[in-house]
Amino acid sequence: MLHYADMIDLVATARSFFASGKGILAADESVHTATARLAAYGVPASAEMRRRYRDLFLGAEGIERYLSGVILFEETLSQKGDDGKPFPDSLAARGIAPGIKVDEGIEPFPTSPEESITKGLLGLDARLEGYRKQGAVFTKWRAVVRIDGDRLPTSTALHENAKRLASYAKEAQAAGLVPILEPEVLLEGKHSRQRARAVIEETLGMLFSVLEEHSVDCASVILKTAMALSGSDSGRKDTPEEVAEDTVAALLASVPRQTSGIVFLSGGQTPEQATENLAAISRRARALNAPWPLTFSYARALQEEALALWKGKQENLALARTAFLERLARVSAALGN
Ligand code: 5MM
Repeated sequence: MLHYADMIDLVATARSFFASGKGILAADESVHTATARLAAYGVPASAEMRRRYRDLFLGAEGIERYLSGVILFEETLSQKGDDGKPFPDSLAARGIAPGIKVDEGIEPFPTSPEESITKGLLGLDARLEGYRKQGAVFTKWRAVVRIDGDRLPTSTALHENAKRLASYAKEAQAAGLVPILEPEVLLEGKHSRQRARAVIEETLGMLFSVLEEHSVDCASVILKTAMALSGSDSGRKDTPEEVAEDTVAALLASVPRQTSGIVFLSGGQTPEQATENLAAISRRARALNAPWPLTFSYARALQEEALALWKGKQENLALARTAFLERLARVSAALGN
């Protein structure tokens, strides 16, 4: 049972991620995804190479100016940086909250196998306890929503993913860990931006109604969402103002005002698009007096440029870190606060 004092801490922790000019680095690529990201630059994968990849970002001097939190992958929680300190400890020492991705990836949804369902509820309570002991103060669970015309997503798959997100959120809160709920509406597809907006609205509407049914306290829940964008195969390029109008409209229509805050994923946008779209969304949300704070929780848009320079080589580290800090500064400035 959750106690009132714990709840106050969770609400305060959730709010702390939205400190002025700060956001979250998503450094939680699973082994599979990290292997693909490294391979794209000819870097062979191993636990040690992934540790060095994480250290490129987490060991960069000055990240505390822009980051309130970092989402880690389980493997990284137990690894040490080049400074010899466990990553969670070195982040916490700089005032950056360490978090952990707790879902165990996706599998085909049995009644609609072109869609996916997220795994990881079995034994979650024991894992959460372990993560907390290792220093994690928040958690993240990702569900994947694919658009295909008017056919996908199905409401059955949205509902099942929402139920699992709600179960996860309850368990995380009971363990004293802030939950970040990430139902990612994918950029891949031929769909229009208007269709993406409608699907985001439907996905989030379903999610928050299921959260209410499960009595999940939204004041200590962070929503991680995609922006409303034309599909990557649509042949259309949206202006930041169009993205902002449709994204903020979808959020205002579906996210309860008491929700602690909203963070955005970059989802395959270029670093520049993710920066410009965030700036336009922040301006639009302010103009419309949106009730929740907003910030970023990017993986690719923050890490891609640095990875391309680093290529797994020690002699490129300083240059790569400079590029990372420059992108962080620009994304932070896009918040306009
Ligand atoms: C959508 O992915 C999340 C945000 O990353 P982008 O800004 O690149 O879109 C990210 O947190 C994601 O959940 C993790 O990278 C884990 O992904 P995998 O595929 O490794 O589970």
